[in-house]
Amino acid sequence: MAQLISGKEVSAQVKERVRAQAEELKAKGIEIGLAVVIVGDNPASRVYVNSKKKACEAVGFNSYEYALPEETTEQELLDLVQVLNNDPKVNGILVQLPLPKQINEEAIINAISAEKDVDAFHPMNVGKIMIGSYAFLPCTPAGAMELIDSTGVDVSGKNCVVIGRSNIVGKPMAMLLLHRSGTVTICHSRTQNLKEICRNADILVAAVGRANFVTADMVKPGAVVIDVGINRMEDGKLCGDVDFAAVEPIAGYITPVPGGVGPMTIAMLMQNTLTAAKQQNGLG
Ligand code: BQF
Repeated sequence: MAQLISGKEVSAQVKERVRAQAEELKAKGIEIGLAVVIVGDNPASRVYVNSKKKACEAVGFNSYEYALPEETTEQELLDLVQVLNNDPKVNGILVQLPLPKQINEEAIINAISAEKDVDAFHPMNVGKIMIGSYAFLPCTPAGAMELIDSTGVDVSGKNCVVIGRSNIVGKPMAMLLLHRSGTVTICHSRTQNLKEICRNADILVAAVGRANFVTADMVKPGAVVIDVGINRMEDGKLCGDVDFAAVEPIAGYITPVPGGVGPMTIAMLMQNTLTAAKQQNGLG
């Protein structure tokens, strides 16, 4: 029987810390602002953007939404990013991904000022993650790491297996675990002996994007299992990458979906926005 890791509880703690610090800054006359840009009307993106605006309100940040039509050109979005880069009320800029196909995501990410890049997707911040001297951690891996820390399990020397090699989750997650002196293996769709490698993991992070991909035979008894998957089923329910019912009796600790890594992603975005505001005000 695994112990459940509650992303709801840990994210509430993170947001409370951020809220208290934002209040202190406000007493010094410093307000914190996050610009949230959404292009088109992807329903999942709309849900995520609404959650981010709600979180801003809860921690006492100003949020500025820019909702652009589906047919927005790359130049129009680049122009908006430039305006936001130069707006002193905006401490953080979040462009909700994915973008419509006529817009090159890389061009947009590159245009965001690295100091306001609270998603940590800009090459400057990605490079800093490699070196280990970072201002912003990418929100999802940072949230997953907070959940690992909440178990009290020390990463140092442990076998850590990350399934998935995306730039947004898999690769930076592996780096964070490596910086904590984990012995890190990254698995992906071409990996041979996936089951055996996963079975060796003391800490297993699933970021595959396939519902119920991680089965009981892939999990070491007592392991910490972190499920980053957000798969929407036909009935509208959210489902993780881990077969929770089968894995829960074997794992030592496990995150649920929903209510695991997802809420942490939002909380870490708030933390990054606070960090950005502090640095832009010479406090960081
Ligand atoms: C929960 C995201 C894929 C592509 C782009 C809480 C979120 C999700 C789940 C959320 C995600 C996923 C976000 C839960 C933000 C995480 O209770 O389990 C919150 O809002 N997320 C995003 O902004 O862009 C994505 C996943």
